[in-house]
Amino acid sequence: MDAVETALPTQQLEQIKGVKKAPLEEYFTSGHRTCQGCESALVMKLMVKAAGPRTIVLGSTGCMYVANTTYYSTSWVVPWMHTQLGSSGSAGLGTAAALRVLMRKGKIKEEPINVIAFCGDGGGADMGLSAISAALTHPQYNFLILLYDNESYANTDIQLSGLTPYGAHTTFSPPGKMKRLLHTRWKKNVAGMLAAGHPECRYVATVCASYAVDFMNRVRKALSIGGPTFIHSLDPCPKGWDYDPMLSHELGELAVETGVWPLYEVENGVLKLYGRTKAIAEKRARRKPVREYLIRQGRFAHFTDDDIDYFQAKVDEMWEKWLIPGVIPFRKELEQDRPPV
Ligand SMILES: Cc1ncc(C[n+]2csc(CCOP(=O)(O)OP(=O)(O)O)c2C)c(N)n1
Ligand code: SF4
Repeated sequence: MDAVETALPTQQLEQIKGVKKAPLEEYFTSGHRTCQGCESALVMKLMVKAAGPRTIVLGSTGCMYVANTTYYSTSWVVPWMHTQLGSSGSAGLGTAAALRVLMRKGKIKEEPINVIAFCGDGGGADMGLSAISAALTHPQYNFLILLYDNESYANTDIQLSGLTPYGAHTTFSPPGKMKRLLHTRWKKNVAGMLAAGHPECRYVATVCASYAVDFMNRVRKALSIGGPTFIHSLDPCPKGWDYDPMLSHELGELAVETGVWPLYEVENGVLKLYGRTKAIAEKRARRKPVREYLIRQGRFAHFTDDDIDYFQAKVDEMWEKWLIPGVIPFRKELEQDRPPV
């Protein structure tokens, strides 16, 4: 074996040119118990549709574990394993390493097998962040970590996570008379942080399942490029965000159209905005007011006009003052942050 191990070949998954060219086969099927309109369930479906049958999926504890596997039954057609909350990084790396050893010892056929480890925002952006960071420093193993972000610990009844947006009503941050807003921290920038800080990681992207073909193509790029890769998906959650389930798709689009959720990819260190985000950055499309996104969700029903203005100002700042919209927050001068009280 080489002194420095290099990654094994990966499956070269072609980009899907339009929705009609998407594979018909489903590897995440019916029978799960997610809420009506759950976008995270759609993320699972599109993710494994893009990856294909020679794929192993590892699922960190959360809605996408609990609702998708009941005793003696599962919606997964591909091999699937539950892993501890906070362990998606270690599970992805460990599975990729184990496959490699089995192939080297001749116990299984040598062939490219996709490994995808998914985690929720609680599992990925809070308690599992260090394991993901560690995993992304091992260039000799091929695996994708997909963070499905429904902006709360949804499975345990909508608790605050490090990715819950400013001011949102969660079971840990209900609006009240003494304190109108209990949660006043701005959402962590996980994809930007991981892209900037992990030179061995050849692919990081943000996605949204409302743009299904783009979503599948980002998964395909991550799996084809090889090494440890990371995708962060924003997933509207009817229960946690408190809206009519029929609005899920529209809310995903609004998150992008208002600039709250910029779509970008960093491929071999080169950053590209894509889709509607690129059109906004190039001034071919208008950024919609965040009010349109916020007022459709019950979790912001207590917002005053000042709160909405503050939210808008923070998003404007990201677009107008950041080095790259939504990605790199460095700027020369510090300004004071004044949330409404
Ligand atoms: C170490 C540990 N702490 C707490 C729990 C209880 N628990 C199960 S699911 C869950 C919430 C997970 O939230 P997130 O990762 O955001 O996924 P989501 O439920 O939103 O899909 C918690 C706290 C656990 N399983 N393991
Ligand atoms: S609580 Fe949210 S993430 Fe969980 S199953 Fe329901 S819609 Fe999906």
